[in-house]
Amino acid sequence: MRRITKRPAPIVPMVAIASAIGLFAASPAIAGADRIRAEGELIRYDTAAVPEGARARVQAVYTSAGDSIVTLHVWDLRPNTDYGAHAHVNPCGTTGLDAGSHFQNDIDSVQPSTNPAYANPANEIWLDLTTGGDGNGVAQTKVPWQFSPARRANSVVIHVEHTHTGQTDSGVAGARLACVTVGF
Ligand SMILES: [Cu+2]
Repeated sequence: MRRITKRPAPIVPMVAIASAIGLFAASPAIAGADRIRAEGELIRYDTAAVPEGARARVQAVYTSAGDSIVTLHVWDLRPNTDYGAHAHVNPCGTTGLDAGSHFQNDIDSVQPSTNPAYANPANEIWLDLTTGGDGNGVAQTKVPWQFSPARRANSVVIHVEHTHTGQTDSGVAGARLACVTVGF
């Protein structure tokens, strides 16, 4: 993956040169932003399943090739636990439902969408993870599309289980435990 970064990074000269060339050749799909980052304490909807103080960081890189690379870091969740996670269309609210449905690049006319033709990790942002013994975890996904200013995801929701991929329940990951608002 190639990143256009405004901050100096400890990269070897060849990569720096390639990056600089790419900077001039690139035509970003989203004007003015080739990456975003959001970090903070999770909004908790299940205070038993999500310890107080648990937090998350979401970073997205939008490449000149038209891909989106999204990374989720979590800290201080329950140790050695499976969680599902996805980008949802609305910002976090006072209940888990406020985040709305999963963001889909190609929108299923049937909602909530459980059809694997639409509810899949190439058409949605899936960030399932399993925490380590310290309650920390990381997930990354890459999809071959980008958000548009008119249609963006606005949150990442943490669910109680890993995301299903069956014929009738794709994209389902159980209860919404926590949320972080992200201006994708
Ligand atoms: Cu979700």
